[in-house]
Amino acid sequence: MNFYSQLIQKIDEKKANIGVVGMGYVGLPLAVEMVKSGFTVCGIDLSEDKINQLKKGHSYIQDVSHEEMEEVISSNRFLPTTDYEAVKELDAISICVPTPLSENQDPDTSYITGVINSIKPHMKKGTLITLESTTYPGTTEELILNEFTKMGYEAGKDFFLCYSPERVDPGNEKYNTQNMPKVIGGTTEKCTELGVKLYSHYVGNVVPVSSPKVAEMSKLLENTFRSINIAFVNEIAMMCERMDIDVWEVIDAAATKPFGFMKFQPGPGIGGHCIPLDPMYLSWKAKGYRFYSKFIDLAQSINNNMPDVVVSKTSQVLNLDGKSINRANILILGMAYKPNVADLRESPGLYLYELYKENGANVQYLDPHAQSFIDDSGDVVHSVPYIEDQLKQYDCMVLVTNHGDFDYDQLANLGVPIVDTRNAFKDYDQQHIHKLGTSSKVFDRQDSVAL
Ligand code: SAJ
Repeated sequence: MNFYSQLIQKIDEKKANIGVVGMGYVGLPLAVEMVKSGFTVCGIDLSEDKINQLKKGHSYIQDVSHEEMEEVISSNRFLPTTDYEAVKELDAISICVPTPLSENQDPDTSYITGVINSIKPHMKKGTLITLESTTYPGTTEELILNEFTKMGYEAGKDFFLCYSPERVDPGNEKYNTQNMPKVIGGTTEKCTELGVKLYSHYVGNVVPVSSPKVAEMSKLLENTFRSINIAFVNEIAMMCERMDIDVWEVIDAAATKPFGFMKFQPGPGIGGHCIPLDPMYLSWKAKGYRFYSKFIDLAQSINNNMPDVVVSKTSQVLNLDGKSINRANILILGMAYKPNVADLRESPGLYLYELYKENGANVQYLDPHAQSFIDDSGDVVHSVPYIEDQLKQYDCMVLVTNHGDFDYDQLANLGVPIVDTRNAFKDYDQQHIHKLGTSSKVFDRQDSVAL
């Protein structure tokens, strides 16, 4: 019996031993779903701490509850380990490791390469490898297929290779690993068939495509689409500032169109582990084909300039009271990259913090979720406590992340000037509240202090 038929049979009988490399916000939920569907799963990670926590049934991932972890551990079918020796027992391996950007904004695929180098000495023939990390078209062939071909393996015969982009949205109550449609593309038809058969056990809707490149490109299209549309609505916001039109009212009006329009909202910039990075993977790879994506680079420059736009607006707002940013007491409300999470990765609030400091402000921040961060000078910066009387001392508060647990009523009624970058104060039509995308010039205000 050939490796393909053997693996088909093992998957059908749920006797295939599966490995997931990378026990993060993608890999751990995936491993949990695999165990729940009846497979024996080896969770591999370099972090001793993560593995020790998993062995004790502790979850450090928001979307995996302690109860789920305990259920998985007590099944005796989840084996967390740091030891790649475990690979030799595996029939299928899903790779879910980070794909960050390097210092000069180029793709950093060193985590993928590191995993492949660790797998190669132990992997048995007939194994199915599926890469899930978001990456540029061609990665699966260049960094994985070529490595095993050099060892004399033939894809679709001696081993099987797929790409299936992760679509995990941490904290999303509606979509999870099990019900999120999953695109998968194999190097050969047999590879795709095996990938579809295996993933169909723990993902409700598996979408086969003709190659890893199509699957790689589809993920980058999804997130580049977001980056470009966010940049476009940020540009509309700046246009509305200039034209003295309320951009938020404009967007709400446009969003009444039931087709042909998708609502995006202006903001202080883009953060997170996906949107700031994924488009750069695509534009970088395209340049290798002498294709220069104007949309991607323009979107990146507009979005990355939004913190500077917010600083300029803050300056206008302080100016209304005859003040400047220099020596002003400024409080950033919300530092995380999106509401109700503690995740600070690429958060625009972090850039804003540094810009205010550079402009001489005494800047602090308040975030009930993100308790502290390390600033550019290496100092630990802690969130200030939520003490109403102390909030009155600020010359300006800048709402960067509209966490659900802020008391907007109380904040609005402090009377402290507010720069609102998220329309979080949409229900408060007070002169001291200045929304991004509306005018804050002196001549537009009735109450400005005429010096
Ligand atoms: N943002 C705006 N305006 C918008 C939407 C987002 O300024 O209209 C900002 C956010 O404040 C944030 C950044 O962009 O700083 C990214 O926001 P996001 O809503 O895209 O959230 P992410 O980074 O968690 O993106 C993830 C992605 N999921 C995956 O890559 C698997 C993305 O594809 C999802 O569409 C997104 O979650 C989602 O919709 O929640």
